Amino acid sequence: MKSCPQNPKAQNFCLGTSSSSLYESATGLVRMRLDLVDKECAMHGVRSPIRLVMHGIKEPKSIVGKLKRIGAPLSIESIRKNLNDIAGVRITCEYIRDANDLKDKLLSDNVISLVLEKDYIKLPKPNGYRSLHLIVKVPIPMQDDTQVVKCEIQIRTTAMDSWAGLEHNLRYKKGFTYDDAINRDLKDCADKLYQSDVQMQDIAIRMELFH
Ligand code: 0O2
Repeated sequence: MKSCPQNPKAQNFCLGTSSSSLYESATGLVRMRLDLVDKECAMHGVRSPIRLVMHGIKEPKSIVGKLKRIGAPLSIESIRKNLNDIAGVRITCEYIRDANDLKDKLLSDNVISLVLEKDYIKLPKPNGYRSLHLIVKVPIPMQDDTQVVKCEIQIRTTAMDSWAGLEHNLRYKKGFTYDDAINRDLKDCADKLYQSDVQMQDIAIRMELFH
């Protein structure tokens, strides 16, 4: 999740000022909503499900790669039509059950609406990737009308996020492809971290952290 860099190869697929402002507004609005969740929790004296928030606009190389992967044309029009995750917000939380709790809180005022949910925590990817993905619609009030922009929200624990960050960097390491043994070991690491998440959550339940 990074802003469009000054890369000549990427220029054709930079989104143009008005599109990228819209996507930036969408991530801004989601962040504002998250801020409110935090404040509401503080007001009620309860623990917030939010630990850290990151946001960004998908990198041009990632946009091109994804369009090619799904066989869609490389154009601005096609980006708008085919990609749901140009605007992205990633939230880390402390415990596994915080992910769904946060989802409910985010959607509770019906401003941000759910388009699609992929629960890779309940059903991890074969490589061990775990995260709750929500594609949401965010209304952006403009001078004359309201534009609706899609945004991808990824919610996961700190442990899941740490695995995903390392795995992402390894995957893009130049001149190396995963073999079966590496795939197995990566999944093993993800599963061990998940066991630890479950155990930590169990401790928190015994200590009556959740009400
Ligand atoms: P990048 O570089 O992060 O932008 P859809 O988005 O629904 O059309 P897709 O792409 O299959 O279809 O969605 P999916 O599987 O929900 O994944 C979307 C994003 O989740 C990815 O974006 C990654 O950020 C993250 N992700 C998914 N699987 C993995 C994984 O195995 N490892 C890691 N580290 N991250 C993963 P991009 O566009 O693939 O990449």
